[in-house]
Amino acid sequence: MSIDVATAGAASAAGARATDHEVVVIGAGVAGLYQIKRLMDLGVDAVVLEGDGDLGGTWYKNRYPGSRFDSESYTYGYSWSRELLDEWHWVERFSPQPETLRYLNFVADKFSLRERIRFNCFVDAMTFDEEGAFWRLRLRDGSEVTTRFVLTAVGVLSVPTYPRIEGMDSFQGPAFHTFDWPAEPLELAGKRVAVIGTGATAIQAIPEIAKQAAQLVVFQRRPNWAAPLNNSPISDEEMADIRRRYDEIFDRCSRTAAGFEHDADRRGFYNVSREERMELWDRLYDGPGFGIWLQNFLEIFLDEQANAEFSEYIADRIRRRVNDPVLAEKLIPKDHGFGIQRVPLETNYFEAYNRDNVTLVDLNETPIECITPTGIRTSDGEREFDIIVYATGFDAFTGAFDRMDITGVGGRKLRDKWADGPQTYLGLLVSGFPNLIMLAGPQIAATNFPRAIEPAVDWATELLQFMWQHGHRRFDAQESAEREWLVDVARSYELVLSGRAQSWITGYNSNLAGHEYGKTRYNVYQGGAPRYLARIKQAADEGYAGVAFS
Ligand code: NA7
Repeated sequence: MSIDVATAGAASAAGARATDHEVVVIGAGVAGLYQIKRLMDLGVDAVVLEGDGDLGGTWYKNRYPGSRFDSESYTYGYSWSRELLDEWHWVERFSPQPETLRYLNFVADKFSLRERIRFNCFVDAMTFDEEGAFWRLRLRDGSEVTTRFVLTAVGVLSVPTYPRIEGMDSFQGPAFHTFDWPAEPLELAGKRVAVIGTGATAIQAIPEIAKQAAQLVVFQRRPNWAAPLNNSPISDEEMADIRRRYDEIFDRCSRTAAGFEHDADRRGFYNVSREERMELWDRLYDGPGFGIWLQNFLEIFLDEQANAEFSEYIADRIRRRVNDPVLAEKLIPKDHGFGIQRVPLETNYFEAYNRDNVTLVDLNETPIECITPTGIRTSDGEREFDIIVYATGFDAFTGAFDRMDITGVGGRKLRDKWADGPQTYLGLLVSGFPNLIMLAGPQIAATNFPRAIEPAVDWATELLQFMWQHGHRRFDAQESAEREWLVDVARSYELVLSGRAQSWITGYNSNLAGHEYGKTRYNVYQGGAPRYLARIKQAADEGYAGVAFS
């Protein structure tokens, strides 16, 4: 279907000034690329504003060694073009960052998406013009763009956070967050490298840095549970088989809680013998990807005793892999169980600590005192480094919104509204911020990311079509609907052990004021992808229940 936006837009905008565009999409990552494709197909006057110099979002930025999917590649890729599915060959089961970036460029070229993307256009501020019912965007270069609708595709982990350590600015060598790993080749051979942080990112990067650097010192505050990725190449035959099964694969992803092929073992933890549990765990530990987490007994997510028994199983696996028993104990989390935080998947992470050139510094025993021009000083003395890598996480979900100055109805700032955590309607709309749809915003389902993004893009596109077809100028989520959704999201945290995780899922970030552990921010809907998808479909089917139009 092609929409005559000149007519539709004019009808909807009766009495209002014409805007530069009908739709502005912010961000040219996985969500933004699909969104612009859908709008181009409809013949809508739409443009993507991308703050970076090229497309790819997460996969443009995260260039650190070892950066790759923890989703099976063929479950992460776009599902909406048969031709694309037939043409693209995923080379590895868990695609490395360079290949993923090639994929996104391939998609952009194949569908001529670049024509509609303006690069180096960071949106600093946006204000809703109530009289005209449109958004006025101010870009970093001072220019202004007006648009009827704004669709944000700004990423969920796209604002890196650095620790606050005295002397950070004084360090004379390269020092950067993993998110800002330099695009130009960085020589690690012969270098003394420090990595601060041991989250999923560090766990991917450490084994790769260890292979290249002369010395690697890892500064760990809290260890993370991690399990083998078990990556492998995808042969031509296997890829042909995957292509044949794509419908089945995506259908399965839409029916599992986390949007993967993996689904929980429902025999019941306590209904099977310990031997049967061990048999499952041995199999999953040697299997690919999140199987170890998501194909496990459901009770692992819900029941502390079951979780503790399984955590001890993983602890034993770690002990078997680390030569020094004292070091092994330091790498085993003692303050939370396996899978309570999103599980980092690794390739030879634990073995990296068996190398002569790798040292672990336990920050609980010897905290960092300061960063000096030549290294890092802990309570145990100073170590010299050539490079410091901060693998210290992100201002998750809301950070990318907070750094834009977003002003809605009545002059209200989004960052004020969200000061204690996000409030949304279905993770898609925000009451008081009309004509704005979040494609990858807070409170969408916690899932294999594209499996929630694609339905969000489809939902957004259909809402816009509804606007045009009905000649509406403005939509806004109702406050009551938003409050009800927040109750649902909060309830989803109560049901699972991860609802109390000390991680970005609950908004914890030790480097950000207001993000202390215990001040839960309901960043994602944890009730499972199928329930989420049914809920957003139901709202649309009911003529956008919870949304006011004018
Ligand atoms: P994470 O998972 O938030 O991990 C950040 C790590 O950095 C974690 O180990 C933190 O320790 C550590 N950290 C943060 N600040 C400090 C300071 N000030 N001092 C020492 N250590 C610190 O981010 P990632 O990038 O690893 O992973 C994010 C997601 O990316 C991941 O889940 C995947 O979905 C992909 P802490 O636990 O706070 O003690």
